[in-house]
Amino acid sequence: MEGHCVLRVEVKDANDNPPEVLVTSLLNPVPEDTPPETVVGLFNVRDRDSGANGDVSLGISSDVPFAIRSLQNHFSLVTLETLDRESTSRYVVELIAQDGGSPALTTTLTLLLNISDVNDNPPHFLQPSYDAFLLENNPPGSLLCTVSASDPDDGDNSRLVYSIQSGQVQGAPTSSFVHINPDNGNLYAQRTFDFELMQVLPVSVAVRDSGSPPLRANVTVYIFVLDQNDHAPTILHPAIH
Ligand SMILES: [Ca+2]
Ligand SMILES: [Ca+2]
Ligand SMILES: [Ca+2]
Ligand SMILES: [Ca+2]
Repeated sequence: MEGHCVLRVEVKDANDNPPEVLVTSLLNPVPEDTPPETVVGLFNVRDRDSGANGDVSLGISSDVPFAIRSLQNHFSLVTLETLDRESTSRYVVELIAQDGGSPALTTTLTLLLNISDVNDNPPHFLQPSYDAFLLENNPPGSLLCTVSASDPDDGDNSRLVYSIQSGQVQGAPTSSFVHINPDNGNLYAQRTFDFELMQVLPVSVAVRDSGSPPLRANVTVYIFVLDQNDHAPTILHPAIH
């Protein structure tokens, strides 16, 4: 006599597969002027287990200005707040995928996100104004003073160019009295000064960075001409009788 029996073997899933995180797209570097809630990355997750063992959630390290937004198995990385490259130029972002098994398995994906520069700082002069003192009868080309500005941006956004603002002094262009080295801010006399004609010459100096568009600042340099004893006294002789 033959008989049949049906043997039903139920293979119960064990949580033997950790979740996987797939990077679909990533904006890197992230410009520092990116508004909050901008999507900078897209991720998919998968887990070959079934049921809760294959249910994946994606979390993020808490000390970064980014957050994870989810839609089923699709996740996006968004900016949470305004970024500033001048304070933090790079973030280490950890994405932690965790399944629903017991115990749960996790996979960590580490992203190095760089923040790229935007020209969001104008240059600023290190002093509110500058004084230069020059003995009259100077040879042309004498160094008067050095003005200096700084700019916390990066690259061209902080590359500075100095210039003399156009203007007139005693009917002549300011540039005929002084000139400036555009790279280092050294200010030079263009001519010989005469105390009897001019005691103080205010010069407006500009600086701009090389960003697009450039940002600017101005400062006034006061050039004080110092008297030299270059006129012999005139002796008025008493009349001779
Ligand atoms: Ca799993
Ligand atoms: Ca900034
Ligand atoms: Ca700048
Ligand atoms: Ca900047």
